[in-house]
Amino acid sequence: IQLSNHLKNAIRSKEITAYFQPKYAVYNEKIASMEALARWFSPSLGFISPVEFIAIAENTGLIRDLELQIIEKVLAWQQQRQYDGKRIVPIAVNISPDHFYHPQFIPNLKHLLNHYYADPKYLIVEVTENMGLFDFERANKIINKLQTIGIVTSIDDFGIGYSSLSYLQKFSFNELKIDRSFVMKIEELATQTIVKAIIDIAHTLDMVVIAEGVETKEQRDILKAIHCDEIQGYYYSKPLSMEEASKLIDDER
Ligand code: G
Ligand code: G
Ligand code: NA
Ligand code: MN
Repeated sequence: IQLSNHLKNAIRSKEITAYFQPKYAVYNEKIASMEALARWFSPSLGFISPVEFIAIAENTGLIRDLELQIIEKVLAWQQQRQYDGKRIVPIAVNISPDHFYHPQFIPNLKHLLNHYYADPKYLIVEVTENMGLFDFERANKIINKLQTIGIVTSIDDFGIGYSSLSYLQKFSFNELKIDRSFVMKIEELATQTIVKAIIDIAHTLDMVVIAEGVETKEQRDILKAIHCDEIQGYYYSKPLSMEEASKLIDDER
């Protein structure tokens, strides 16, 4: 049978899990939030790369159910931590454009937040900017609705594709994530200059700036020097299982 059918069954039987990768605040090197990343360990097929199954989910209309399950896992995990008297950190979920623009997205989110008695300020919605596809007015309506609920919004993979600095002021995202492709060459002066400009403009627009894919101390030090706010990447931690993520938070200080 086709992989898309396997995926459909996997979603139905709640086989998709979430791993959490921490984002560290630069100023105190403590966990600021985490990003939930979908993982599929199929009993019959083994580990399937998210790059592969996310693309299938997007092309077959399964992405909404998949992402709603991730959100539900995140909220249930946070609720359990709350009951246990443990520290709650905001968790970011990745939302595909089709899901982001779907009329049921906001109602479903509200329902889940209510169901899990969740404080919306602990949920971050990350959208990848395929800016070429973006309709600013339509996107801003949703961003504003999310922010009215109290949910934090984040623009992912900034700097690649069609994005440009002039797009930034048209949106009202709370956070901006600088794409890993910049971080990889952050030791080059030209890249530093560009990234510094992105950070400075983002700050004038009151956005929190996060660098993704940071793997070395050198990269972190440069990003710190140009006033990046948060760091995500293997330098601090790879994506962790929920149990590992809990332990990491509990062990902090
Ligand atoms: O975790 P990893 O780097 O392997 O993820 C590969 C890609 O899959 C990344 O681009 C990541 O953003 C994406 N991804 C992981 N989980 C989700 C999800 O729940 N929804 C969407 N749309 N993308 C996801
Ligand atoms: O598209 P998005 O930015 O959501 O994708 C994040 C992806 O980057 C995840 O698949 C995650 O596993 C991966 N990732 C996270 N940190 C690092 C890193 O330091 N180096 C590399 N190469 N990949 C990373
Ligand atoms: Na992301
Ligand atoms: Mn990204």
